[in-house]
Amino acid sequence: MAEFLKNTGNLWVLFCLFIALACASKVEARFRHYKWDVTYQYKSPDCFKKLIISINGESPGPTIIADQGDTIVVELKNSLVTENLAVHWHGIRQIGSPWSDGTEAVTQCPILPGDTFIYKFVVDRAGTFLYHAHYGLQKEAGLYGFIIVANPPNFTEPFTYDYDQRIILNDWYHKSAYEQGTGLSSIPFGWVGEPQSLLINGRGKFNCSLPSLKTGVCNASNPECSPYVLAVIPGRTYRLRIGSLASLSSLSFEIEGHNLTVVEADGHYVEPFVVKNIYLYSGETYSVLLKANQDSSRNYWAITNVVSRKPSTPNALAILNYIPNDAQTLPPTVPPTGPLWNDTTARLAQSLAIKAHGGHIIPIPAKADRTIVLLNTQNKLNGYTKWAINNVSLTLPHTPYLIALKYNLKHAFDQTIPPDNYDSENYDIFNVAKNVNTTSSSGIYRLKFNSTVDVILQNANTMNANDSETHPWHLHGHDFWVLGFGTGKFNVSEDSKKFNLVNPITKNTVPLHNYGWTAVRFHANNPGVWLFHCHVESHFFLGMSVVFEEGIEKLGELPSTILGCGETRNHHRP
Ligand SMILES: *[C@@H]1O[C@H](CO)[C@@H](O)[C@H](O)[C@H]1NC(C)=O
Ligand SMILES: *[C@@H]1O[C@H](CO)[C@@H](O)[C@H](O)[C@H]1NC(C)=O
Ligand SMILES: *[C@@H]1O[C@H](CO)[C@@H](O)[C@H](O)[C@H]1NC(C)=O
Ligand SMILES: *[C@@H]1O[C@H](CO)[C@@H](O)[C@H](O)[C@H]1NC(C)=O
Ligand SMILES: *[C@@H]1O[C@H](CO)[C@@H](O)[C@H](O)[C@H]1NC(C)=O
Ligand SMILES: *[C@@H]1O[C@H](CO)[C@@H](O)[C@H](O)[C@H]1NC(C)=O
Ligand SMILES: *[C@@H]1O[C@H](CO)[C@@H](O)[C@H](O)[C@H]1NC(C)=O
Ligand SMILES: *[C@@H]1O[C@H](CO)[C@@H](O)[C@H](O)[C@H]1NC(C)=O
Ligand SMILES: *[C@@H]1O[C@H](CO)[C@@H](O)[C@H](O)[C@H]1NC(C)=O
Ligand SMILES: *[C@@H]1O[C@H](CO)[C@@H](O)[C@H](O)[C@H]1NC(C)=O
Ligand SMILES: [Cu+2]
Repeated sequence: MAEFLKNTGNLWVLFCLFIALACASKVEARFRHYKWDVTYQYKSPDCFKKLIISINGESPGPTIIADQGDTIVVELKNSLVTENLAVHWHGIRQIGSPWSDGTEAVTQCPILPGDTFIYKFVVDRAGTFLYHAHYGLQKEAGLYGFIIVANPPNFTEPFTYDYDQRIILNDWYHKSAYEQGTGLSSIPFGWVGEPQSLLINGRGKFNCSLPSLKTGVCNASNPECSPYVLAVIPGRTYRLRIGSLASLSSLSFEIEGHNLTVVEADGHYVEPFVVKNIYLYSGETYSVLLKANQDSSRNYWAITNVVSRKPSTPNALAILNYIPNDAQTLPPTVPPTGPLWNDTTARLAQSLAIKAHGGHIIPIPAKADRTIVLLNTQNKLNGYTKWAINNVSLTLPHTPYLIALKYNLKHAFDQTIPPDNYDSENYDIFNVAKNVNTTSSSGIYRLKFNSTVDVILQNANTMNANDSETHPWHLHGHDFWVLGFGTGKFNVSEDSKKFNLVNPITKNTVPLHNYGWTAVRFHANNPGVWLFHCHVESHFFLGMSVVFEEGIEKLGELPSTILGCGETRNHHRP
């Protein structure tokens, strides 16, 4: 044996060298397997103990870390004994795998208790993305996390840093998703109200001294709710990947005494600009650069606060800890309070400041083949409170659209196509509508495959006088170019002249500011059925969504694992 090895040794060396060269010259796309068990747990993220939904016992869930081009395989076991489940991979376009988008009623049947569903998709672009539950109001129950996709090794990013850190923001309710869902779908209407806490990396601080609290339910010294500590080495630069998965709140994030340089938005490079605070709307991600260049003899506060709605939720605090100071030592200062909640001008200005990085502009089609204007309104329907788009409040069908369209099940959803516009001449966006009643439908928009589509989101007054809310709109299956933002009613002839066709940022989530408009453009080139919806959990639940279909005929056989409900309840393809 030894003799054999000796004689063939040179050959082995050559062979190994050959393998090494082959590997070095070609970066192999890899499969990354995850086994997730989704369970209920008692946790105290803001010191208040409640039932939450966890992945392998954790909330926020584990971060998926991959390289561009990798295939992610998540074997998801639904161990919630009394609840369905679906998980959406937010910002991943699911090219060639529309059935893995994780949107219950759109791309799959719910995953039943005890069942295991396998999500399999390619992360085709580097960047900062998210995942979260997408069934009922489940997103707010604690199932959420990051997906971080790295560039190929030979790729140079347009900025440099020493360390990569993650900050996920959320708002937090003490009521269960069921109680909230029941309130929202009742007469009289039971609004979810303002969240009890904000969380930074799953940690917040509810006031455990409130006399109304039962004993044993809230413990301010529970280590689960000790503030998150971001430890930094003096002089180094940190890339903070920040994402928001708030259910309701628009947020601002800042670090006391430090500016932040914005460099990435929803996985696309931004022409860098410096801010004191960054606004995040639910579903958005940003990378900012933080230079640890201040007086290093002390710690600093990091805070997040509610904007756009009059806050009654305390700010969440975290600690920026300069090494080697003690990590637990609270900063000697009063925490900053964050920007004024009602400074709409500052928020609009920051939205307008986000442009594609000069070296990373994705060329935009010069014009659209179709323009869809979507009026956002709060409404009533038979006494129930709803949100509607062009006077249609979306009701999700029992048979998922993807299945119904592929197998031509015409009874599975309303075949009426919703309108491309609203009566903009006569609709007063600044006042409560004269008739607040809406219609409801499960009808969808059919887009010509490979066409270019503009969507103008138009905000309006709610059912309360002098009130218009911020709506973060998220598109599944695509990134869109952000053409512009404005105040008041969109004027086709005037405002389309102001579209940024030079260096628009591409994103998957964008805010619609109060009493304003937001214009986006996308290329309908990803065969599938895709939600476009307000990322406020309760607004989506109340119908604030549309559905786009494109190129369904290009899809092959659907995986049988997405069947099992509605007209496919026997798990057979029709
Ligand atoms: C990086 O490597 C990949 C695969 O070898 C190649 O396709 C790509 O063109 C390279 N990119 C750059 C910027 O060199
Ligand atoms: C917590 O509640 C107690 C009792 O109402 C009150 O005295 C205290 O000021 C509150 N603490 C904070 C930080 O709001
Ligand atoms: C609160 O939590 C701390 C830390 O875990 C523990 O030592 C203490 O006993 C708890 N207090 C109560 C009332 O449960
Ligand atoms: C942050 O930026 C502002 C405005 O550009 C500037 O005035 C301030 O000095 C900067 N602060 C730090 C700590 O760099
Ligand atoms: C913003 O709200 C504060 C109170 O929260 C109020 O004092 C102020 O007048 C408001 N500013 C504007 C511009 O409405
Ligand atoms: C709106 O709906 C309510 C309840 O369904 C009805 O009573 C009312 O007449 C409707 N209003 C208008 C203007 O149609
Ligand atoms: C919306 O639909 C309802 C019910 O058909 C109708 O009463 C109302 O006038 C419509 N509103 C608008 C703005 O078209
Ligand atoms: C899709 O559209 C692009 C331009 O928008 C065009 O270059 C391409 O040829 C089209 N592909 C198909 C299959 O029509
Ligand atoms: C709404 O704002 C207008 C001025 O813009 C004011 O005249 C009116 O009183 C306000 N109404 C309410 C209910 O606050
Ligand atoms: C749009 O702006 C033009 C030019 O200011 C004006 O003439 C037109 O009436 C406006 N259209 C609407 C619908 O407001
Ligand atoms: Cu909304």
